[in-house]
Amino acid sequence: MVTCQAARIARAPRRSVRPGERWPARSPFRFPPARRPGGTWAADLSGDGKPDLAVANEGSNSVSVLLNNGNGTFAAKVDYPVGTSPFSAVALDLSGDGKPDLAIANFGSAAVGVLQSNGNGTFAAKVDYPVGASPGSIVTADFSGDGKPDIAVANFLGNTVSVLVNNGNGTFAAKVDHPMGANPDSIAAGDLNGDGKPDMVVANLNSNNVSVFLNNGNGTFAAKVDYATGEAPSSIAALDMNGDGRVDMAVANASSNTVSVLLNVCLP
Ligand SMILES: [Ca+2]
Ligand SMILES: [Ca+2]
Ligand SMILES: [Ca+2]
Ligand SMILES: [Ca+2]
Repeated sequence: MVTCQAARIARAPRRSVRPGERWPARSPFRFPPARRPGGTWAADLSGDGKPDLAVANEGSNSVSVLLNNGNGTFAAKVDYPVGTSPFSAVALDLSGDGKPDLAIANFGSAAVGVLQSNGNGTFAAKVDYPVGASPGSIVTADFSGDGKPDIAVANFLGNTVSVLVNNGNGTFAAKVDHPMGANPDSIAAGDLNGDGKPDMVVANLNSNNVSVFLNNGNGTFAAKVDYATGEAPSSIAALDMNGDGRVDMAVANASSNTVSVLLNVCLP
């Protein structure tokens, strides 16, 4: 098996406490912001070649679809009911018909809602798939290797990641949970060990680290490996930042106001 390591190479200096200055009191438990990027997704939902919008409405338990008129203006929104407090929306073809479907992480109802495209920018009613407690961040990738996108969500209060494997038609098998650090707040996918299979990286807000999950190649994952970050890592991206062909990680740290960059030194 290929083993991987990561080296943290860049980080802004921590703010130091000056004489006579009080260190700001910090809550022992941090919640994610009420409104967050990731709740809006742009994709061609209607099939006319123009990008449309899907917006998760955290306050009204719906997703709004705004179809592009073709000139950058949008038709009136059409709302579709979803679960409670939808935080994140993803649009891509889950069913294999070439039309983007919607997957929504419902923070308040511990479910991922999937709305299959009717092919014309309208959507069928949601089908809910239970996941762990308080899914906030969602990512899609073909973890199982069958060519169909699967779903993973970071469960903020469940301290787990739930993986939903696509049955091949846009319906999903029951969740498989993986233990995480404290309050996983952001998840991303990328092939970290270069075997062609997407792996997962997760930012654990209240344990000040990120977890790397290597894909066994069939949608099951090896035990997580943790790497320290700054304080309160709340957003993570997986991409090759130094151009060596290996996927690296960048993490935004909400409390230390820093970004941690972890370069991939996976062998070989
Ligand atoms: Ca579809
Ligand atoms: Ca798959
Ligand atoms: Ca991999
Ligand atoms: Ca790299």
